[in-house]
Amino acid sequence: MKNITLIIPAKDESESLPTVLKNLKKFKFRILVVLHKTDKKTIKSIKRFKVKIIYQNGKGYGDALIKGINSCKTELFCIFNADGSFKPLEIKKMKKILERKKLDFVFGSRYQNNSGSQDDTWITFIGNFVFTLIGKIFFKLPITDILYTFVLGKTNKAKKLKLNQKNFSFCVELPIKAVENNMKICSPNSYELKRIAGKKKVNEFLDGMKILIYIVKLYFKNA
Ligand SMILES: Nc1nc2c(ncn2[C@@H]2O[C@H](COP(=O)(O)OP(=O)(O)O)[C@@H](O)[C@H]2O)c(=O)[nH]1
Ligand SMILES: [Mg+2]
Repeated sequence: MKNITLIIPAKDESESLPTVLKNLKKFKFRILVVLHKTDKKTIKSIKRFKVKIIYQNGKGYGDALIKGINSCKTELFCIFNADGSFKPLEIKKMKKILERKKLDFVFGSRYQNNSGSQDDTWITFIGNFVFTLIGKIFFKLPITDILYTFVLGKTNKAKKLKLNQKNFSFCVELPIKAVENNMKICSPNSYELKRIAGKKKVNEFLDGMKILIYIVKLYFKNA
């Protein structure tokens, strides 16, 4: 697992991130935590862990991930949440699929056989279903869960995509631009756990609207 860097975006995660990092210890991944300089509480909470902390310049989930990808030096990267909802063991399975099928990215999916979520609400379930369908119809995406963003992929390929979405539109930008650039992707099963503590950062309606506007722009090649 030495060729994988986990990119962990964190915002106000002092209650969850220490447990996440503790659970990751035995896997020996390289870890980059990306957060805002002003998030003193989260920074303090992970002082005892040997992880690299990088500060995002701007604001937003996508801004943190772009910074993380640009700072990543290993062949592979994995976007891994700070809230305890992703299972570290699944990364191994994702890596096997990526290598066996010679893919560029794999996008974990909560909506297939042997998968599921403890963290989904009806609103996020329906929103995700609609966006995944739009992805399939308008961009021919071969994935079944577009917003989850539990992604393992090749770092050099991600850098080539010149990703620029600073907010949660990043979730759709990555798979859409990957497919538009003829990169190979698929979605293996995943099971999402409940967040350990703290609050969800996504605002279903506001962020959903931003994602929708971005998808329309992308479709008409304005983004
Ligand atoms: N650095 C950074 N991390 C963020 C930001 N927004 C969300 N995150 C992190 O991104 C991950 C996913 O956010 P979360 O609220 O759990 O969304 P959900 O998984 O859709 O429920 C968590 O680790 C958050 O702490 C942000 O603006 N900056
Ligand atoms: Mg979450």
